[in-house]
Amino acid sequence: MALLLISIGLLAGCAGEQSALSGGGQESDRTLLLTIILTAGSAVIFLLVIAAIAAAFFAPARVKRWLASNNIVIWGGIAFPTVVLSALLVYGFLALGAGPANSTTAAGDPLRIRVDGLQWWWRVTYLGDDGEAIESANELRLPAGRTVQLELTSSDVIHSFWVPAYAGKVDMIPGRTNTLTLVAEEPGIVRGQCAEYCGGAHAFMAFSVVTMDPADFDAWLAEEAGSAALTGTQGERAFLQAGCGGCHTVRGTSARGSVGPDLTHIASRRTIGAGLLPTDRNAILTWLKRHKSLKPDNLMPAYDMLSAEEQASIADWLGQLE
Ligand code: HEC
Ligand SMILES: [Cu+2]
Repeated sequence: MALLLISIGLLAGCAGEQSALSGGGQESDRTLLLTIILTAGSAVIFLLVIAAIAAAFFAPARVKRWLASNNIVIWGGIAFPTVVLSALLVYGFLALGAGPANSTTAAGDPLRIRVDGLQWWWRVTYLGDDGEAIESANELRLPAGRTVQLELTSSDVIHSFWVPAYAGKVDMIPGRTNTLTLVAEEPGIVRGQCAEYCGGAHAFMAFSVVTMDPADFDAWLAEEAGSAALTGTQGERAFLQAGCGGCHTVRGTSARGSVGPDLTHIASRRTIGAGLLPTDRNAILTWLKRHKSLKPDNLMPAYDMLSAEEQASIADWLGQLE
């Protein structure tokens, strides 16, 4: 009964938005199949070995003699493992080496997206065919069914890009670009997380992956390329006066910093603080007031010197930048 209860708890972890076992990509499907084959195969072999050991103790003499024969050693101990392990090796290489580029469902040129890991957030840049670069942060949007080529880099220390539902981990290494090619099959929302310890706030370095219908994606990207939805407000003035623009860009204003996330369309992203809080005006206000305690070690300075009105007007403004 206790075992049953424990396994229910464990199995519940197999589903959900951050699981390699309920994947939605060709990469993760292959990894899952490989995992199932390895687990089931090793379970069968384990049971056979246990049965042989039990037979060696308890079976009638005739069976024991058969077990002790050379045939068992040659076929069971040498031939079987050699064939099975070689086959698994070849299958493993093929399964993990084959990129979705060879697949039949993925159509068209790959979409290129650069993802840069920073302590402790993600800079996401969509690279258009005609050289334009559309910047966002802490959220990756993908067109369903299209091959996506992610160019993974780091601006400081080693991070690791991991969206279990779609693909395996890939390290993000300063001075290098690692490529991850994947296809997200269906629209949906999953979660990614940095999978390589990268300092203080590593555990708070997550992001959303939103897979969209391709037409919706194109419309979204066109929107994302544009400037801030609202300018000339009191909140914008307070933002600029407080020096936020030294680190943050809001396109359409004079804020041009690149130390922190681009905030041009912050209100249309699912979370702020790299997965910390679901985005809305109040969460932005909470971030302004308490980000040092909510996400210890994060590299944005505290803004205690702002008055409550200044904080509120900044949050009002940013909260409308869809
Ligand atoms: C010295 C650089 C710096 C300054 C100045 C700065 N920030 Fe930040 N800001 C950051 C960094 C770095 C992050 C990312 C923190 C993290 O998630 O680890 C951040 C994150 C944010 C976020 C969350 C964004 C997201 O998408 O997750 C908001 C909102 C924000 N800053 C608003 C402001 C406002 C408003 C000001 C001015 C009052 C300001 N920042 C000033 C560096 C700065
Ligand atoms: Cu990390």
